[in-house]
Amino acid sequence: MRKYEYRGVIFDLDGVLTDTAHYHYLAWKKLAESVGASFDEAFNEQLKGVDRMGSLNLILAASGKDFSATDKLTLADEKNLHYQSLIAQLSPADLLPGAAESLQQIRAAGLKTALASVSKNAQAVIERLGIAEQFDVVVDAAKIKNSKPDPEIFLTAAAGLGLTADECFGVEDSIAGIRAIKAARMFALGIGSPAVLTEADVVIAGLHHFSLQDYLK
Ligand code: B16
Ligand code: MG
Repeated sequence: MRKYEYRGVIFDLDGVLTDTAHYHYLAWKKLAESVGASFDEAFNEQLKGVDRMGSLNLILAASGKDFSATDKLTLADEKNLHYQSLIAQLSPADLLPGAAESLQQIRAAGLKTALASVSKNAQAVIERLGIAEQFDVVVDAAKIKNSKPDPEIFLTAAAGLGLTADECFGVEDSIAGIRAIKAARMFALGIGSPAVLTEADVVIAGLHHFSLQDYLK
């Protein structure tokens, strides 16, 4: 399918390995309603993969009201506390179908694995899911300056693995994340709907459809 043999796979977290994307949605929806901004699944697609303050700014812009910098920090904290309460009970049972098997398949084949999540909660989430040891490198909000769709997070992950962009492919469920992977000049495997992830190279419904052989030929 492509001319490179891959040596590393870089995974997004929310919506790919676990359904925390749904918890982000619930927490943002509650916040949006509290400030009088309309919020639905379509609007939420724009927030996926976007960092906390970036997401908040999009919601507040939709409310048509002005908020001070202090108000914004308070609102971001409120959303995060709500989100953290929703993920408090995460366990390995919350891995999406095929997630654990995909990681095992990739590592058994001798490829390296990295996590690329702009979430400040990413480390806590992978620990609760019991997969923290499955990554050679974890790149989260603390290690990057620019949120997806900037390629920085995927390029930082590849560099952390000691690989070039050509040697890696990225796995993402968000429009911003697919754009980040393509901006990093990597092959982009989308998780979700081809109608939404139009810029991905290939889209599968979930990791239960993942087979490494499809990407190594
Ligand atoms: P936090 P990902 C992203 O994680 C989510 O997709 C996005 O919806 C969320 O706003 C962002 O993390 C920040 O999360 O508020 O926990 O720092 O998709 O890059 O794994
Ligand atoms: Mg995601």
